Amino acid sequence: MRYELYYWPTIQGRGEFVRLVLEEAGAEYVDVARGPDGMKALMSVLKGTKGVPPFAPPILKAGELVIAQTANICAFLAARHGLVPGDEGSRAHALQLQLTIADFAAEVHDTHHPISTGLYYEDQKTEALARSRHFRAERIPKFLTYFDHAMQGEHLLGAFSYVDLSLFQVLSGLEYAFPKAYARIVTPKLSGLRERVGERPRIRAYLESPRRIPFNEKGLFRRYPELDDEG
Ligand SMILES: N[C@@H](CCC(=O)N[C@@H](CS)C(=O)NCC(=O)O)C(=O)O
Repeated sequence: MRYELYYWPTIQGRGEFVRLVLEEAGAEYVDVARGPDGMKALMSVLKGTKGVPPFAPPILKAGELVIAQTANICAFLAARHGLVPGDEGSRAHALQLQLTIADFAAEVHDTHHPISTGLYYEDQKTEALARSRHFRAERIPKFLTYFDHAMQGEHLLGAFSYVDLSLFQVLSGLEYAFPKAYARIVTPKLSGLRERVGERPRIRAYLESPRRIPFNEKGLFRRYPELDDEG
C-alpha cells in the first residue's frame, strides 16, 4: 500500500506527527503537496469528491480511505504497522495521550496566534506576548510534568509506540520555539525519551534527509525570541 499524505508543503506543522509515524513504520508514502501540482491536489482533497470532505490538513489517503485529524491518522497507521499494542486498553490509553499532545500543540499555536489564525503575528503581537508569558509560566510546566509522570519506564506506554514519536516532536518543537523556557522546564526523563527516539535508525535517517523540513516561522513551532525568556 502506498499512502498519500496531504499537508502544507513548506512546514512541519501537524503533518510532521504523521510523517514521523510513516517514517518509523518504513511505509511507502508520497508527500503529495510537495510534488508537482501538489497544492492543486491538496485543494481538491479538501473539496472532497465523495462523502464528507475533511475539515483541514493533515489528510491521509489509504487506498479508498480518506482520513483526517492528526491523532486519528497516527492511531490508524500505528495499528496497521505495529506501533501500538493490540489490546483495547492500551489503544485507548495511547489515544488519550495523543489527544493531550494535540491539545498542547493547539496551545503552542495560540502563543503566536492568540486572536486569529487569519491575522499576521505582527497584528497580534501584544496579545502573543501576554499569552506566551502564561504559556511559559503555567502551561509548559503543567503539560511536561504530566508527560513526565505518564512515562512507564523509558516509554509512554511501557514499550515504544507512536505516542513516543509525537512527544519527541513536541519536545523538539518546544526547544526550537522556546529554547530558554525549554531548558529550564524539561526533565531528565523527557530529555532521555527525546534522545532515544531521535536515535532510532529510521528516525535518524529521516531527520538527516531532505524529507525533514527545517523548523521555520510559518509552522506550528516558531522561534520569536521575544516570546521566550529565562524567567
Ligand atoms: N485538530 C486538527 C487541526 C487541523 C488544523 O488545524 N490544520 C491546520 C494546519 S496544521 C490547518 O490548515 N487549518 C486550517 C483551518 O483551521 O482553517 C488536527 O489535529 O489535525
